[in-house]
Amino acid sequence: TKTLRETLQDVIPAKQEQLKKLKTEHAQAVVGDIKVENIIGGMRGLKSMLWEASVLDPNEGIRFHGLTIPDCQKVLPPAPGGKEMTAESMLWLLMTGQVPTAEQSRQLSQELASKGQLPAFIEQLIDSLPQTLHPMTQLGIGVAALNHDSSFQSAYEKGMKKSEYWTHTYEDCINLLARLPALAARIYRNVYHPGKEIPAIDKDLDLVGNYTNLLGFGGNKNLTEYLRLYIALHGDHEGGNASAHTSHLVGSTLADPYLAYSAALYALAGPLHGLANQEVLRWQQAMQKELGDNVTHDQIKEYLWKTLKSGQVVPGYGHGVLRQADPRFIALQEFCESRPELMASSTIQLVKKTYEVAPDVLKEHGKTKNPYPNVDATSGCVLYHYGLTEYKYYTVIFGVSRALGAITQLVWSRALGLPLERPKSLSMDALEKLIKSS
Ligand code: AMX
Repeated sequence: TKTLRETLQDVIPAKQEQLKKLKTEHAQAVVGDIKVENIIGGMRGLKSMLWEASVLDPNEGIRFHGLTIPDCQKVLPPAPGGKEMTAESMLWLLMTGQVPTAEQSRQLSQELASKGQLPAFIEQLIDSLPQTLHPMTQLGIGVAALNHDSSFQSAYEKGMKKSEYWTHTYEDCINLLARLPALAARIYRNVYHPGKEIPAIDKDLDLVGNYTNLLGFGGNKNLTEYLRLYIALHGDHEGGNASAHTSHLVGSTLADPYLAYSAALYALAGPLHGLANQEVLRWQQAMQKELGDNVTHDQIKEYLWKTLKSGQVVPGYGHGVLRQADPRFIALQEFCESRPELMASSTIQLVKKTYEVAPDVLKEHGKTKNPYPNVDATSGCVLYHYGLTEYKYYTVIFGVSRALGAITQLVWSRALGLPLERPKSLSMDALEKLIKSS
């Protein structure tokens, strides 16, 4: 059986050839125009970057190398004893476009576990941070500092050839992913449960199995399975979202993968992006507190209007690209529906009821282009139910997950020799001048 690295090595030449052909045969082909609304509107809809692992359709949602989320749930191998696809099998698909065998996925788990231990200085660094520092800030600090051991950086200093960029990038990316559970779990323990001993990494467990263990929820099989699904689902959402794009931009300077991904994490930490899952729970709980149990649809409607009239967004609804209910939301809802313990939760019931009324309210409100839920409308509520109640931590879990897509593209960007990103900007005066002259 081939390893992930060997499989990747096999698929790289065809992709390099594909890019060469695009450059030589189609460099001048026009695929869209740039309107003023794109320039002032955060570049929505502009087709302007390459991203290999996934493509987002506004109505269908995400496809990973052509596979939908239900396809992935069918074909990607679960962990031994589990049902949900693992982070490893999703990474394999993202990186290579191929579905791994259970054995390949297992081997990758073992490799990640064997590389998962944090260097002592990183443990000391994280332990020295104030408990009150937001967990996402801590995660970014830890990831950036891991570049102390960057293979890419040290090879670059020695003058490596361009053809070797991807191999060193790959090595850094795998080490980064392997160390994320220990880093993210240490932050959780320090902030919320200081003083308790953290278990060692178990060489027989998959990445998420270890992560749950290190967090202190080892016996909680339901949470482990939920996190496997959650982390695989959030792994990649094409390239233009703020965190993926940040990783791509910083990586394009040949900053090593640790620096590139640390920058991405700070984009993820914004409330319009990854922080939304903590906001959803906060908002749902405030609603529950105000309205009590057995809430009616009319009461939820009224609460939604109150949120909107106070000038706030409804967290968990809307999306920069999607124009339908997010299939990741649907997959998490199905996970809930299949488990009686979740359906008995008043918070999960409230998510469901909110979904039954919010799209109509948002349509009537008339601002958002997408009145449907995104993945964050439900993700945090399930974590809460399974005992992970510290919602300031939720974006860290998203950060562990999003590494799958970001590192995949970092490897591909170096394998394909993609250039430094440098779009053209204009001042409003320059833009007006251009409009007049055209
Ligand atoms: N509630 C109320 N108003 C909303 C809204 C919502 N959920 N979503 C969008 N709008 C408003 C916008 O604020 C904007 O108003 P403005 O014209 O006064 O500035 C208008 O509708 C048009 O916005 P849009 O084009 O539909 O969305 P966008 O691409 O600018 O932003 C997003 C997308 C996700 C930031 C936005 O929908 C939002 O703020 N949602 C709530 C936060 C959230 O759930 N974020 C998670 C996103 C997924 C993720 O990254 N995890």
